Amino acid sequence: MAKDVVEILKEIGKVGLNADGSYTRNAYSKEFFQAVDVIKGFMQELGMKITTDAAGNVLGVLPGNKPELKHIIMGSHLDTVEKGGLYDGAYGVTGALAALFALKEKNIKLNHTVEVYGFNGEEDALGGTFGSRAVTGLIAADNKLLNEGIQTYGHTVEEILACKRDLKNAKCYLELHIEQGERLDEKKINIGVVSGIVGIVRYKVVAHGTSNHAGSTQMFRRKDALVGMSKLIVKGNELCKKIDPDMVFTVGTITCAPGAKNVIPGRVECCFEMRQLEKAKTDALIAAIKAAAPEIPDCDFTFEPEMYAPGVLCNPKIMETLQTVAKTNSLSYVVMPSGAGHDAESMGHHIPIGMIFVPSKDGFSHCKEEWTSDKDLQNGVKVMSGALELLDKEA
Ligand code: HGY
Ligand code: MN
Ligand code: MN
Repeated sequence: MAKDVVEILKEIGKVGLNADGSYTRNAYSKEFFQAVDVIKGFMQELGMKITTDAAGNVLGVLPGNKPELKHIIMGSHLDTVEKGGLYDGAYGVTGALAALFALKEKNIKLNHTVEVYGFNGEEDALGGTFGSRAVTGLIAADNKLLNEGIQTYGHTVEEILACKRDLKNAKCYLELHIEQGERLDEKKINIGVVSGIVGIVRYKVVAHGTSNHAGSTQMFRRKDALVGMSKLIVKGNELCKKIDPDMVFTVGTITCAPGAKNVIPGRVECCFEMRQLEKAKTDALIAAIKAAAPEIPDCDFTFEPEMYAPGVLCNPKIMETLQTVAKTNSLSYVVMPSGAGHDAESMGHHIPIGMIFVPSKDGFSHCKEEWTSDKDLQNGVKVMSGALELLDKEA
């Protein structure tokens, strides 16, 4: 009996589960490596050759009949955001393995060697998509976040840079993922065939004001950094909508110093994040925000680029294959971009990629409400295994 994706996910669901039903598996955490062990068990059952690397990734390789052919790579991430959901990332890894179990059940042995990655650090740690960027050589030796942060995880920069692999033997990369938005669920569409993954730009923005006594400093004398930062955030929100309705702008982190209830904040630090397929749009937004900053009287601002993950387009031929398989399985589908970042973006800078989305109930993700029906999970695996069979007919 083939291992169903729901069954494999249940095993992952025992790892990193919080009392409120959310999941926390931070990069390099105990829970993360427990999830790696669960995945290794299923990879063993498939007869895969299993390796791990200093970036925390796990890789299973299933040799094909024709070892001279390029490899088909699948995967996603096993880490989660703090108090995230069961499906983000884990569905892509478990779904890839379930697709291989389904082929095994039908006694189908592919000609192409197939690889499955369980990546580490796709969420925010070390700049995001950390494990897949390490494998694809997209982390520069002088990367600030890497140099400042990797020692915390007991590794060296050299060890991470050594995770880079040769992709000359790779045919393509496919990733199964929940949509993390409401479009498929709202329109009752079974499958999203992803056209591209947005670029992600992050800036460290600091508001510099003057700390002072909250009681004795008159309002007109204040240089309140939190008031100033608040005005800049609202301005950024308005500018984003004005420049492009498909662009998104988020300020998800804020630190306020000195952080006392009776002291006017003198320094406030935030991460300004913007996403769009076209870099020109995010460039226009940060330029407009910087131009607006001097008009805010409360404080001065500094802007420091923190991260840039360029957007990538999915391979049109693979997209066609995915649409063909959806049709053969009488599954409705729509071609759509991904507003979320994915490990496929790292791979997409080097080899052809394809992504399959399945619906997220009410669009929730990165929270305990994240949920996808068993049927939708299984539909995605059906498309993935069908695509493997079609791609296997190619060189
Ligand atoms: O932030 C993202 O888009 C991804 O979920 N890490
Ligand atoms: Mn995520
Ligand atoms: Mn994800």
